[in-house]
Amino acid sequence: MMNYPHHYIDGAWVESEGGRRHQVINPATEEPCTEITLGSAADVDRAVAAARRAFDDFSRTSVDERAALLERIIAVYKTRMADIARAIAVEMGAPMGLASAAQAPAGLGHFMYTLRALREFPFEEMIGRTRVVHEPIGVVAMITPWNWPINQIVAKVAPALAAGNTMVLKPSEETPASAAILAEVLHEAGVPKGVFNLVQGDGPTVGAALSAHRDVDMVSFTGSTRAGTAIAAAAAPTVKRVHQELGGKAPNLVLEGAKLAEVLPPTVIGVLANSGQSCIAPTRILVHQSQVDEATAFIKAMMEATPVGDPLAEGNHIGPVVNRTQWEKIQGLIQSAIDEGATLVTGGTGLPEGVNRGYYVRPTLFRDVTPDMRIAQEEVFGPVATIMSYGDEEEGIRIANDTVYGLSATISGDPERAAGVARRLRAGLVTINGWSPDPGAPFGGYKQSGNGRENGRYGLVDFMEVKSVVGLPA
Ligand code: TXE
Repeated sequence: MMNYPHHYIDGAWVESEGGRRHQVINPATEEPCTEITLGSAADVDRAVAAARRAFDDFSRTSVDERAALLERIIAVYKTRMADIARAIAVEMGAPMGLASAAQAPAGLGHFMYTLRALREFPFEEMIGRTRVVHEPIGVVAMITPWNWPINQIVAKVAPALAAGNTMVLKPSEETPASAAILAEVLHEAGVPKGVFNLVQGDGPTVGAALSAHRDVDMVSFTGSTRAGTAIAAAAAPTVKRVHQELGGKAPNLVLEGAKLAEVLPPTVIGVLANSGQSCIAPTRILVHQSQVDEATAFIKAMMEATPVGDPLAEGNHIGPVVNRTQWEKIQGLIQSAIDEGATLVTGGTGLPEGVNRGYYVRPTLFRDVTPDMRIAQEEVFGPVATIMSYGDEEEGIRIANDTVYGLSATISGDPERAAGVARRLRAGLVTINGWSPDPGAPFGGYKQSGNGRENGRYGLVDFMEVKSVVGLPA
């Protein structure tokens, strides 16, 4: 049992004023794995006040001082990678292989790319007779989800620190332990007190209090579109900056004539990895009508060769999904596709064969899916793919763009042909023959997938204000 009964405020682990306890359930065993305290609005006030006090000094540190701080953080983070990976595997069910090769290193990557961006960033420039200066925004609230928990936290913490902001993090109540370990890392690396604060808790209490807080200058959120719009509405009266990384429904547009055996494996992995719980999972597979049978057989074989299994065991399996609510949501969407007339190729509702506990989902493939079906429009967040057919490239592009989301899109096939198609897809990330972003390049959504960008230089820019100073001596 992991036990984190405190918040981290003003450089110290402190008691919660709310005092409510919360147990996280291990999704593989359905037993409690972590106990935390759930914060209150009073805890948020304390954390925001600490961040506000720290801002004066921290906002005036030099780039060199903040670069040195990031270097120390990177060194300490490396010593805790294994602990972070294990916490993620236990709390949200990512297999240890994925947690230690991708989830935990993603946090390290954000610190490293941000450090590089910080060293290269032109904080001042002249435009005409005006000196344009980039400055930190102030107190940043961060509200983060459970699917790539440390990746999503560090994508905010690293640029916020690099820019000279102070911050209050509320991680998902499903994955609090990796966030607490990060707080230990930042403490050990010597982040000045009050600069980074952690308040554990739920969305409607702690998340909502941060969003509405008068003394918070920016809220940076990753999670569902539902929570993201609630946060933006709560933030509106104080006109704070709102940064949102929301859901997705990524298409995988397979170009006509593509060599399926070559192009499908790397992208179907994107459907199955992390049990489909990635906002960029390329689950809407659009195939030319002449290749639907071949693509179906190929993806079916890949899915049937993917077992589910214990996240802590070695091997090439996928883990459970994060919790019972998500398991039930996924079951409902699989059933909706069956009810609306899609053809179930493999998988389906219920637990995988031989499994009698844990929130495991059967890798599931549908064909004969049409764009109006719920399964083609709503984010499933499970190991579920749909095949839709198109007649010509125009139709393929139209279906690819036909959702409210615009986070990411995959194109499978000849890269030269893909280049023209990439320009026409309404998404913040287009990946050719793959599905994952480059950690130094901008990441964020078009349409209802969000506002703002994370990663590298673009991430840094989003955590800064811009000031024009006119009339300085030349
Ligand atoms: O996330 P929530 P849920 C999508 C995915 C998934 C669905 C539901 O489709 O199936 O969301 O996931 C906090 N004010 N994504 O419900 O609720 C909450 O405490 C302030 C996409 O588990 O969005 C947590 O810290 N905060 C996604 C965070 O929001 C609130 C990642 C995320 O939880 C709040 C996760 C409120 N009113 C889910 N309500 C992505 N973009 O990668 C909740 N929270």
